Amino acid sequence: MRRAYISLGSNMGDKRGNIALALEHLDAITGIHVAARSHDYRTPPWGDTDQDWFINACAALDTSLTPEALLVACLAIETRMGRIRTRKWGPRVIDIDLLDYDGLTLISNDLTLPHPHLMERAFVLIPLAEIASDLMISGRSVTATAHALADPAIIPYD
Ligand code: PH2
Ligand code: MG
Ligand code: MG
Repeated sequence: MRRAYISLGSNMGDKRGNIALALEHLDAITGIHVAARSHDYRTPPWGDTDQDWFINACAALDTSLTPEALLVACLAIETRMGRIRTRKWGPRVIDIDLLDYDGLTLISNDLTLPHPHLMERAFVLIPLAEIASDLMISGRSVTATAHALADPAIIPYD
């Protein structure tokens, strides 16, 4: 089994329901077990700010799938949940991003690991630090970087 970390985001429809459903779909796949999940966080839109606020969360997966197969599984769930890709960074029913796969460094056409922007985004780091406080990404602490990017506009739900 390998340990992978993912982030999830939704800013259309039943946002919290979409995150929960995506995690159910992932856990139902043979070779993927959702070992832990963060709280849901309400987050302001980042990058493309002309869109609704998001719910973001992170999860730890135990998996026997390869990184490529795990990515395919995540994309298939996005499609199954009705994701339609419009503009870059635009609104989405569900986004599932692979953040880290057992500390592996990988650059291919389809997948870069660890996620290249992970350490810049508070909406990823704050939920990730909750479930992976000791995780290091490229020699940097997720917890310390999450604290440095702390944002009062990012609010956890119970
Ligand atoms: N995802 C993006 C762009 N901007 N902003 C927030 N708050 N949360 C996201 O998940 C998000 C975003 C592209 O993946
Ligand atoms: Mg994505
Ligand atoms: Mg994303």
